[in-house]
Amino acid sequence: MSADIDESLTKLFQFYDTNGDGTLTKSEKLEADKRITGLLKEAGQGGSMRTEKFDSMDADASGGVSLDEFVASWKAKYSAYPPEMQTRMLGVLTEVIA
Ligand SMILES: [Ca+2]
Repeated sequence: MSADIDESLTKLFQFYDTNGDGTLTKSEKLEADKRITGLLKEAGQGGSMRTEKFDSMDADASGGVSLDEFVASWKAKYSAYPPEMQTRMLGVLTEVIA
């Protein structure tokens, strides 16, 4: 996993963490998925943002998702993809949320 991917995931997490408290709530997660899907559409990228279900991301069932949990769930979901593809996907995402 390259540093680029970690950096992009951190940016993505910050976008999700609307109130900046370092934890994603379920509603922040759902809202951000929706906002990103809209931004992707505007950018002509189509598709939709598909993160894991909140409960699977919240590994310790604390009711909030930390950066570590967010990164871990992303990596678990996309580890089957080649690194170039992960980098490309995250590039598109960080572009639309910038
Ligand atoms: Ca938050």
